Amino acid sequence: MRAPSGQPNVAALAERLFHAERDRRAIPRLTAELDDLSVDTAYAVQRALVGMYTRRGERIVAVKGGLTSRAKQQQMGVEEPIYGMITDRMVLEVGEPLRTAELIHPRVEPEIACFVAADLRGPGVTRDEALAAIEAVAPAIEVLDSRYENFSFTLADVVADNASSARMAIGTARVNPRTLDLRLMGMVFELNGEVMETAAGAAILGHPADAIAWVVNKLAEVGEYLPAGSFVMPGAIANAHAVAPGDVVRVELDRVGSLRFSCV
Ligand code: OOG
Ligand code: MG
Repeated sequence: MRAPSGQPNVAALAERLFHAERDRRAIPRLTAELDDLSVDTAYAVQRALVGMYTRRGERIVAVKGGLTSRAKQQQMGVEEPIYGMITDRMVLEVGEPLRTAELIHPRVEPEIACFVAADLRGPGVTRDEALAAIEAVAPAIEVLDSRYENFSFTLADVVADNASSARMAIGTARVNPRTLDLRLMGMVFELNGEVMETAAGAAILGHPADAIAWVVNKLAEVGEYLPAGSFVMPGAIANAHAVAPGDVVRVELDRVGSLRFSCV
């Protein structure tokens, strides 16, 4: 979909993704038609899409990094990190089940929610500066739902699709990251009581705080930042797994705590 100028029509592409989500129907990836869709234009589509969410009353509560671990990059065939926005609509209440019928082809993945105590603004934010701005970490599980057929996309496609963001759950534990070594933090991810994935914090760009710094420095390119009171997810620490009604998902972070929810 192009404007008369020949440039991609950002608003129309955002609407396509918005409707795919609303109608729970996967669409062909945007680059099937627009093979020259740039990553910058894709972020403009993402902003337009998130703008449609906020205009209907949603509030941005978090920024997430994505494809920050080798595991995820290899699983999705995209070798570069991305970011996306989480709104209040996407966050499950404590104990709330995941209603899979609301989604197209949901997948779950283990995450670390990091609560931001002081505005974190790039460019040039370092690992230590990112860490200093985080007041607490919590176990989290992200639910992805690509709006594209077969959960298949290029870098530009997934950026436009708000990094496949759909739902997320956050555990009640809150632990000061300065009492932990986030790089060595162990993680166990279970589906129906079976261990599906194990990893350590170093899986995410070498250190979760490096991934947060990446997100903040990338946001600075468009004049945005992580405000105090928000939270950030550095990206899945291991592969994502498809879920169906009846499944129970659980993540456990060493010295932090655990979180589980069931799928209906
Ligand atoms: C893209 C989103 C990736 C992560 O943590 O790596 C992501 C996808 O895999 O569909 O959220
Ligand atoms: Mg994720």
